[in-house]
Amino acid sequence: MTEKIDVQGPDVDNFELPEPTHDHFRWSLLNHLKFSVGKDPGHASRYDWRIALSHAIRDRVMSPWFASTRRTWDEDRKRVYYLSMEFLIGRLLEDATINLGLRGVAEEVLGDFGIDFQDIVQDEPDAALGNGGLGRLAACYLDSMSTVGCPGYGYGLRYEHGLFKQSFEHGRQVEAPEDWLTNEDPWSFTRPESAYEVNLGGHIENRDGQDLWIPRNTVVAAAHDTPVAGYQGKWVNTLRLWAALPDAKLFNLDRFNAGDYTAAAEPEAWARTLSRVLYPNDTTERGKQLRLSQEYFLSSASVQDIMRRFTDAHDDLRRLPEFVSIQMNDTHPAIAGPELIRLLTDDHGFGFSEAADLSTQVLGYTNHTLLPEALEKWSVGLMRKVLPRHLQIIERLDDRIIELHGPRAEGLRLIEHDQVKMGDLAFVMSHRVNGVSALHTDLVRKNLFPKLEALTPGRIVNVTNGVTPRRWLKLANPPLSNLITDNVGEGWETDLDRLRGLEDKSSDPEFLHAYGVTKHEAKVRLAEWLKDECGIEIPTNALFDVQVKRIHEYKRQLLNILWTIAHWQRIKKNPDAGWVPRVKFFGGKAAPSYDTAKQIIRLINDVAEVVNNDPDTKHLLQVIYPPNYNVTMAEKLIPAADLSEQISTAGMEASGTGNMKFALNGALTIGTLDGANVEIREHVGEDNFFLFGLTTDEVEKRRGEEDHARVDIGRSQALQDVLQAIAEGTFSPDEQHRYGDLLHQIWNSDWFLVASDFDDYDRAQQEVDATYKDTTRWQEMAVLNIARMGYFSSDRSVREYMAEVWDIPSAL
Ligand code: 26Q
Repeated sequence: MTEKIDVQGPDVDNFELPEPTHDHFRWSLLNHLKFSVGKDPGHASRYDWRIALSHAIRDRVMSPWFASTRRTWDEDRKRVYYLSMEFLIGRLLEDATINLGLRGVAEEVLGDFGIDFQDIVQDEPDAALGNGGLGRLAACYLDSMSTVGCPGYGYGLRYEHGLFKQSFEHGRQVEAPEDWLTNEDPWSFTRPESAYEVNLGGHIENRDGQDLWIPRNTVVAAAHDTPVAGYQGKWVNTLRLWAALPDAKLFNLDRFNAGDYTAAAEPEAWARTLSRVLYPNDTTERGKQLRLSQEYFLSSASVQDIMRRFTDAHDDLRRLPEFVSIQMNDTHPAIAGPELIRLLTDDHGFGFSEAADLSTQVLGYTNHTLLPEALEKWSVGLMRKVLPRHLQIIERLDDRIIELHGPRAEGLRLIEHDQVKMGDLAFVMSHRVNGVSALHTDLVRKNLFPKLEALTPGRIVNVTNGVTPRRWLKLANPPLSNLITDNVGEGWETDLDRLRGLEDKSSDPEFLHAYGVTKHEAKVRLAEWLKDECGIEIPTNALFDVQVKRIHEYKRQLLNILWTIAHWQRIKKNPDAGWVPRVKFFGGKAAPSYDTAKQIIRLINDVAEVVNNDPDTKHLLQVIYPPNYNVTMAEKLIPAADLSEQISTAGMEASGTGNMKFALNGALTIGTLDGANVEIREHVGEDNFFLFGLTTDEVEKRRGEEDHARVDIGRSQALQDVLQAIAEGTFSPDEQHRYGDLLHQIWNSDWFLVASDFDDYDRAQQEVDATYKDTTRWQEMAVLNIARMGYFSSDRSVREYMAEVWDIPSAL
């Protein structure tokens, strides 16, 4: 049924669309509205137009997509496979339109019908197939791989429900299921011919000295492909998402015929759970069987597909490393290593050692966290139950470490206390392991894998994260993008170092004024959007101070809101001291089971309620927390920001990527020496960055000091006043002790050193205010930030992976 049919005819490969002129694009749009959507223009809804437009744009991807795929085959090129449990891509229509250079014609043609292009693209739901930084990074890297011509595939899961929708009820986070797939996804192509069986459970039988896996369950992985066009459509890669389907055998016809319809369908429903929902944790949740099954489902389907593509063109699997590079986005797909060994040994007759060697040459592992508790571990019992053959392979790998390295490897075990350590597994199975910022990579070497680093020096490398300037500047901030193009010319979109050309302009009053106009436009756009979408009204003449990211103790939204209270108290005491009006924005979700993070959300909302309604201060201070922060909201908030809050406890944020998006849009950073902040500060210059807080070493030292929190609180009158106000119920008048637990934590443990850093943060915030009053100085600093952010393009990151990790040339 899904076999290829051989066709003849002179022109089958040359069926092309005419040029996308105004007339043709109009024809194409109406054609799709009528024949793909089934509507006539007089009755079409916004949704109908959006689907028609998506098809008209998508049509334009097909030729370069086929051409890229065909060239990769014809030239027998190496490919990179990026395995990730998350791809946080957001909306695709506007991005694709821009990358294909069709924004102008699309706007005009829609304009002819009296339709606003922005109104249509804003109808698209976000594809929220990720939690945060790691998922968004995967999406930026896909964009960059296509833009720089790195042949490759993203492999992920086609979750029916992405990250939950967040709302607030009386200030508390409430989660509801997300359903981006309720309506059709016009970007994906179902590929019935690319379906694989994935086995789970069962046991091992030894037949003639050969271990044989007799699985208990089988699910089918069905491929859905989305083309990912690089800038100007010169190269197009594929994002392949796997949906879990029941094996036809699972449907129990006997039961059905006996009238037990529910029971007959149960195994089917079970199979589908594998791609039902994204786990909403940004740190590890231990011991969830479904999560392990999901990780294996992704890994197995992808590795099978990779092997199939290789064997279609080659017969000697020993050449795999010449043509295949597999990148593991954190440990989540780390079971791909044992899976590759399993296929090479059990299905292709390789010896264990050779299979392990080959696999290691193919695999790379990116680490995104230092928190030891966040490194995945699976109990041996669960592993045996779900993946008995893989457990055997991991045990063999464990012994092999000693075989390879002898007594030097003493004490190095993949399995410890009946737990499989996935970080160590990913490490030993990879020829390169990388951290995501210079500081983080240093700490990965010193703190996370010191023994493995000593055994295999040089395996750990750094690749500092980056962000795509197409989405995070050109799409998100058209006024600033136009100003940049007017001043440095075209081409910065793919050669971000050209922003350097703005350095000279940072002292040109006319340019600074023009820059100020773009920032104000972005604020007005944000204000309109917030009013339409959330019913929130904000002033546009204030300093916009933004912290958006997952809610986590180490990211210290608590420090931010505590300072906000201190600021409010000071304004109240001395209303006429010439305060700079500020709007403090918060955005982000807490993992549903993370109680402390949820308390922090509630506190922010409670503070907002009091502060925003205080007649003495409301013209000078507003606290805004729009619910359901996602990629689309980021695209509105970031361009409007003056100040970017990057205030994690030093040594805890692996990199951060929001920090890059803000600086690229001219926001100044208030931040600690953590993650990529360190490098951002080096690039933009220390005079153009508001630094505060303990360093990584000082953090470690302070944590060891007795009663450090009490000592630090004792030193800070401002902080004492803040904590007292909370304790008195100022922000929870109906329940005085609502924040008792939170206060107790600050006083008695304060692992994240909110108290230690409070006064220095306060000092830096006052510097922010003083600097902001000098508009010219502020704008000069902002422009220097933009001019010096070229390094943080994800094109640079991807090129480093190509050279240092994947050993692959560009096809362009
Ligand atoms: C693990 C097991 C079970 C369920 C969920 C998870 C899980 C899911 C997502 C664990 C971690 C994550 C996400 C981690 C993450 O986003 N890390 C961030 O990665 C960014 C890109 O490198 C960095 O910039 C951030 O510093 C880092 O926090």
